[in-house]
Amino acid sequence: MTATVAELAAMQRIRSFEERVREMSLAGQVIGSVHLTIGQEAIPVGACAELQPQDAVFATYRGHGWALARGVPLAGAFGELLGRTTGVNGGRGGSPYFSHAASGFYGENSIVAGSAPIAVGAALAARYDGSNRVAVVSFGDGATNQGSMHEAMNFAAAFTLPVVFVCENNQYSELTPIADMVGDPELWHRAAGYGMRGVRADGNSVDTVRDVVGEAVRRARAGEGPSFVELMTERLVGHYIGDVEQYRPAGEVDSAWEREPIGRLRRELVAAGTPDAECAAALEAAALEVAQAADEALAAPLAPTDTVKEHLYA
Ligand SMILES: Cc1ncc(C[n+]2csc(CCOP(=O)(O)OP(=O)(O)O)c2C)c(N)n1
Ligand SMILES: [Mg+2]
Repeated sequence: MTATVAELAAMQRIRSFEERVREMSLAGQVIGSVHLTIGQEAIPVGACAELQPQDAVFATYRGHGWALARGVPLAGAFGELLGRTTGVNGGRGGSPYFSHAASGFYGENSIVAGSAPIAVGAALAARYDGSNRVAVVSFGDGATNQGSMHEAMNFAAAFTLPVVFVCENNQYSELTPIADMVGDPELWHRAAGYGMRGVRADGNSVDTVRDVVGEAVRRARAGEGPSFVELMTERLVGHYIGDVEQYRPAGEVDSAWEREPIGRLRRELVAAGTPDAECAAALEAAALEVAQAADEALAAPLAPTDTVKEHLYA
């Protein structure tokens, strides 16, 4: 194992951010729907570990973790959710539409599978602009059944483009188990049909995610084309805030908490010789950093409504 206390802290920043966002949403401070990534933090942290500044990351509405892992400032992320002028998009995007090009984070997207063709476009552009950019796109298991996903994967394979398709398989598409929606629930098998490398791995191990996505990124950058990486994980909270989760079998969420990535990495680090006090201090520091960023965002002014038509094309 090569995972570090810094990776533990990076996951905790996302967890603490999401917990605070849930509180803000329940308190009515966030306009619009919010989809939390609690339980899936190892995926963005591991996947972003080996990226370079010129690389382009795309995510879904469940994308706060990707934004933070890519380096989007915490206070700017909170500000965006809260509709503040200090938000990374001036408070205009909100929870499902963060973007921050300066961090190489080209955006969330609330259209299921909507980011995939855009990521393929960023990879195609890399062929012409000499940037040596790799595009990484996150999407869910349910998104794999969208037509645009098929078109994006086919195009990327046909043109040997530098794209890494990261499927976060949390085993549910909204309220429906993926196994009820497909003939073959091993989604990575589909890669072969596109002539693309496919792999399935443990998405709750930051070590594993870093290795498998890192390998796909290296291959993409070396001109070996796209990969489809299916990462198995579990969502520890509802699909949306307020989801009562009656569709989940009794005990499923409780047992998933025993496998969640932060506690797991802490146990692994301690077993490998890191003092537990060092882990505890890193977790505490991450939570404090998040709390301070939230306070900073809450003190900023709301975006003025009379500027709502700015930045529109027509
Ligand atoms: C094109 C489109 N169809 C339907 C929806 C409604 N919708 C929002 S989230 C979601 C489920 C997607 O599941 P999955 O891809 O597994 O991602 P997860 O939410 O589990 O992260 C659906 C169907 C949408 N936003 N966009
Ligand atoms: Mg899903």
